[in-house]
Amino acid sequence: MNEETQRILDHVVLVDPDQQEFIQAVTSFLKSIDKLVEETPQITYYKVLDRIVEPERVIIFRVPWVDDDGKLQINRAYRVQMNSAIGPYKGGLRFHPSVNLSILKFLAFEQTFKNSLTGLALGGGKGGSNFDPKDKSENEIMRFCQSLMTELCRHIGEDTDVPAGDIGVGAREIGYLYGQYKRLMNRSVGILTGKGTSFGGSYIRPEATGYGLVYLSAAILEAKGKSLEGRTCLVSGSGNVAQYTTEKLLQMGAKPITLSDSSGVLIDPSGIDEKKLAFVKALKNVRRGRISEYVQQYKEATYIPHDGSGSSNPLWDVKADYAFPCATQNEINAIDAKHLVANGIQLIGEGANMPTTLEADEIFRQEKVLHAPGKAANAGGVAVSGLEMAQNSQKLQWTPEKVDRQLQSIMKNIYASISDAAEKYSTKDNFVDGANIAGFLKVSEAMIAQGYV
Ligand code: NDP
Ligand code: 2IT
Repeated sequence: MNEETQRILDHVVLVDPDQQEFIQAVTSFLKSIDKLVEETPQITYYKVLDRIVEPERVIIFRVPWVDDDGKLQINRAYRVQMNSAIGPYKGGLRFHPSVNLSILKFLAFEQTFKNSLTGLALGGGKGGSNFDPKDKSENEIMRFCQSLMTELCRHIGEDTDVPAGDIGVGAREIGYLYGQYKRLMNRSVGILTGKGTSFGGSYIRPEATGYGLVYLSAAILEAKGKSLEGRTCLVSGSGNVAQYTTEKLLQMGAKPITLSDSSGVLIDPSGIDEKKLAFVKALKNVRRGRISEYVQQYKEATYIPHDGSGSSNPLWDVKADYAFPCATQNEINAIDAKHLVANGIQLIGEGANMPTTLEADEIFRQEKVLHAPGKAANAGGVAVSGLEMAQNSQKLQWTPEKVDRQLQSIMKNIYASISDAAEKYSTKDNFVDGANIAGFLKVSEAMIAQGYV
């Protein structure tokens, strides 16, 4: 890194030394754009960078609620309003016990460039709470969502900040949050995306992240004369993104053979077909059970308990052609990356945000593994959120076919812009650099034009 870029990183570390995930995301980004900013001294990029690593606004608040036993409970919630240069803050809400300011700042930072890549007028934001939805009753989830929105409602708006789902926040939670907003504000507007289709939600939004990931990966492979047809794929996670990634992989003729959750890893060498996927959807979305139950139903599969501790994840040591991490950040470390490479992996398509450590990134770069980073590869979700906002302001609902066509076209455009930026400012096919650079160019242009705010 050059001196000025290093100065910016040093400052981030100095002011928030404990924010490891945020420091990681900033480091990866600065490494990618280092050469561009050095070679373009006529543009005052460093002044932009000083600002871009600082959220425009962070809101932290308490969420008091009452559990089913009548006991008073308390959680902490946040909204990081990172960057509004190109549009209203936009990004999901995460409910997970690990949620803290570092994680939400890294997510909001990534979101800023991801949203820029979609070509839509969307700024970057992220929020959530350290609330753990596991083992909570339906009523507890509802009361928690209502209490959280009681405070959040004054900070969001269809033209200021539009949250959506992320880990632990799906259609059910968005419904409860939306209902409470309406009661408090007496307004029926698109202040959240991922809503049910009976009250302003867009068709294909539930599918969009996973489908978009596969569309982008297919475009990368096609340019290399490869395809998904008949190829063995690793998918991690078993939530929204993992499910619809698996669904689209199957539609494209690929063979997904793994899934996971925070308790363990599932390997089904015979392939996870449509019927088995339907079982997983019912298990995870309706019964809210554990992925270990799959092996009771399908004896050909193996389950390996794995809670994220230990030096490596057995899922990434299964031989396959392509890998789609769709669970959480840093789920692929250097040891996992070495296992993947040793087993001949050809493509990493990131459904999750920042699923690879900096060391793993470096291994994939050295080994020339095609690596589609989250901010490009999982942008389909927020892209269809942007389309949901457009439909809400028009008071219209588009057909699933129309939304899917637009999603495909957005993912094609993302492929074109990240591969062009890689070729122009970094190395051909370095999509990590390409995504950071292409995302940054648009945001920085808007920030400079608006007076470096
Ligand atoms: P879900 O809550 O639907 O599913 C998350 C899955 O990942 C679950 O299988 C969960 O296991 C597992 N998981 C979560 N946290 C951990 C952890 N700390 N260790 C191990 N496993 C974990 O979330 P999504 O599918 O929506 O999100 C998955 C990833 O995709 C996240 O990185 C998210 O930021 C990203 N993403 C999501 C988008 C969306 O539209 N939803 C858009 C773009 C990116 P368990 O069931 O045990 O909790
Ligand atoms: O990480 C992400 O892009 C999301 N969780 C989706 C954000 C959104 O606003 O749809």
